[in-house]
Amino acid sequence: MNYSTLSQKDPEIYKSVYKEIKRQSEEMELIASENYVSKAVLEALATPLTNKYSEGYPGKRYYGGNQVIDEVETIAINRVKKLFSAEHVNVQPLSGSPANAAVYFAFLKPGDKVMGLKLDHGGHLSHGHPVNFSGMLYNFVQYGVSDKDGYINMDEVEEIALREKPKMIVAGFSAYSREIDWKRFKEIADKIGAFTFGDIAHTAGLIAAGAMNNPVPIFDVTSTTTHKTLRGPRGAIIMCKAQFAKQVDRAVFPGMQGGPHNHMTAAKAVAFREALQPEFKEYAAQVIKNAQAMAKSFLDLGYRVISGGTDNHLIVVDMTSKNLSGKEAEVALEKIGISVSRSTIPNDTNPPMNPSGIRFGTAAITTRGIKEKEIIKIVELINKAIENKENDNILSEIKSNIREMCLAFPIY
Ligand code: DSN
Repeated sequence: MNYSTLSQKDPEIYKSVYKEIKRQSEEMELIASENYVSKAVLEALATPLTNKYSEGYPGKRYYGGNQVIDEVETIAINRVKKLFSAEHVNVQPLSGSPANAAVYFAFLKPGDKVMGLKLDHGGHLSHGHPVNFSGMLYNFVQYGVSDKDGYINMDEVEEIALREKPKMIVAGFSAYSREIDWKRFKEIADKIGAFTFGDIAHTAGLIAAGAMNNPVPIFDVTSTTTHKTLRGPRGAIIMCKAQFAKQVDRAVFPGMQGGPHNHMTAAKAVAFREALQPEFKEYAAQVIKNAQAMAKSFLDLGYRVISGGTDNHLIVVDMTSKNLSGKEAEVALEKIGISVSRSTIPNDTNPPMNPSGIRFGTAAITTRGIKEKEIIKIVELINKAIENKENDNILSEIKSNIREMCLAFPIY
């Protein structure tokens, strides 16, 4: 990438940008919610579209001069409709939590009862955690995964829903490795007249590629971030049935946000176009193959993998099965140039800042071109680092192996 003006005008920030590009190039990203956008997405992000105010929607703006912005936003919307078979799309949400806030705002009143997946079972903060606006404003009741197999127990979901009669059921997650039975969720919600809200932030790219089931045609409303498996810029979108279009749009603007970030909308549109290409189907299939190979490699080395494997791009590994905490493992892996995020495991007895697990994801490394053969090697190196976490010489040797592999799979 060419940063010649930035390097001249602001050497201090340029130096940090340069260091971050080097870190991303030479180190390995196994954080399940991250990815590398294409050069075309980066170029769209750096356009003067950022200069424009466009409160409102295409054809109905509160500022003049929006003809071109209308064009860009309409293209983005139409591409999402095609990707997810969506009836109505709002591409303005700035990120995942604001998108979810807008969904609640569109369908609920403060104090209404909502059902969501427990945080330590893989749910997201915005699915009703007490420290989050969702848990503060709404009355959340939560379902979990089964102790037996780590899968969401749909009979238990039904039992809780029939007993609690929530106004909305949220199905979605941040750290759950299995396919979601969207149809069953909808059938349960229909029995009590609840709205269905799918949060597909993690798996949107896999769903868009047809590699996982799509809730959009089934559910009332679905949100997703655009920067995880969908491989776009940071941001989010909301998709809903046509009958909810007005209330969703009003909740986003003027309910939650002011002017949309038009450079982000353009970059989202570029990513949506990329996701419509046949190569993206191959990418999504490889992401899942890589995650399955990773789960198997950990199992082969004696680690406990929650739910015993994965249907998507992520796995949660119980590090206490190797006598260390998630935080200790995260620190050891950082020393070898691998970024991961510590994670709670279902019914974790350890606190969220020092939980028992690590969440690994394959979206970013698959973008680099890494396949199953390298995955086996990566897990071997991770295991070696964990077994030698106090030995700085061995850790630095492993770091060189990781760097070498990363340089063989450049990000740009
Ligand atoms: N922070 C994201 C994740 O890592 O899953 C979700 O918001």
